[in-house]
Amino acid sequence: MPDPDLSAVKAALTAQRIETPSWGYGNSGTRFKVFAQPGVPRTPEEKLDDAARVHEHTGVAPTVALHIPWDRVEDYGALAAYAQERGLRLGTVNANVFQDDDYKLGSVTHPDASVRRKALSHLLECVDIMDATGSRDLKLWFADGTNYPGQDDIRARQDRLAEVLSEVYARLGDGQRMLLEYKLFEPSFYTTDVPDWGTAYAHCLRLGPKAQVVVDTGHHAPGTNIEFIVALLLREGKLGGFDFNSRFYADDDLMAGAADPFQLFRIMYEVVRGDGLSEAAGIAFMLDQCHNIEPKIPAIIRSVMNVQEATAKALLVDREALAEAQRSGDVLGANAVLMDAYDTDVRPLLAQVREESGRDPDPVAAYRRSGWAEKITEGRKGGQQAGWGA
Ligand code: PSV
Ligand code: MN
Ligand code: MN
Repeated sequence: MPDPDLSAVKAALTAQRIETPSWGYGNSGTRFKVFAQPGVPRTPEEKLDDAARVHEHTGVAPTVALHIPWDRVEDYGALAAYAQERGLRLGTVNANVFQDDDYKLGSVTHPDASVRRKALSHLLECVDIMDATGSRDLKLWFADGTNYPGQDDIRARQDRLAEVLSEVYARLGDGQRMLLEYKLFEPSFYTTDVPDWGTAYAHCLRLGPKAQVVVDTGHHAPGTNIEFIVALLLREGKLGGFDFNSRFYADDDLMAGAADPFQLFRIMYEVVRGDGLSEAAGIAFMLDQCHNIEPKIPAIIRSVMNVQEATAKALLVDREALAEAQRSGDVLGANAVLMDAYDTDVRPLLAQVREESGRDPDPVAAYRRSGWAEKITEGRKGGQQAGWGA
């Protein structure tokens, strides 16, 4: 493998930004049991305190995604100031129209207009919050769907969805965006109203340039070629962001890159190939994960590092050699170029990048040495559940 331009690779890795989710710091579990952990945040402010540790040790995680109402506070401007004092910014605002009894038959697609209005008013409130926090993105995931054939009219539900989305879209200010997330199934089992990238794309296309698709890596059927979806959305200018996590079976929300680091590399290669790392592309690289049994802060640090490693490998692909092999129909040669990059141990490179920006080369070890885990275990009693099942 020829020597790549390491200074460009290092510059891209230094500039990379990965957003962490407020709910990743709280207690969460399965529907069987939530195993509470000591030292878990009790307030949105304490979640920010923990996120500041992740940023301190990695240097690439300066923004934190909020989830409303889990992170409801009186004064969002004050919360933004609190974040700023800790070297952070408030990031994407995640709406929640799935935890209210009224939403049993859906939220924005509910057959009853009064329920749809209630959901709409929550989404509009989320845009008000974005105004106060200075957040760019509103992330929309809808649990809406049906469990039985005939339960509701599939097409009418699309009409209702389109209507609510267009009202929210009209409310977005300059520089604000709406990221529409899709998910194959769950909690609905027969139909889901936004089940795939095509549905999300069709709605976003009609809405306009401020509406973009978000790819949650855990929301696909096994075997789905996610990097193809990424390449296509990027090419169409409709990739708004990622929710990175890993899955083995369903929407497992495990650490990014834990189940299939090769898939994460293939995704990041398409991002690099489509110039998606550039600031102009505006792609939000977010984590969407929960930590049921593992300690949360080190797990989030690990996830950030896994995304960094996949990115480093993607940046190391010898694009010229690859293009040449592709042009000449050298199937094995082309595959070998990609695998050479994937098989490179990039940990020393990332350690160097961290050291050059004045950080410890090993973020997990630095966190362990920092004493933060002991401090929060001692100082915080009765930590908050992340939200699910609360
Ligand atoms: C539910 O599936 C979910 O995991 C979605 O991926 C959202 O992004 C997240 O919850 C937060 O609402
Ligand atoms: Mn998600
Ligand atoms: Mn999910």
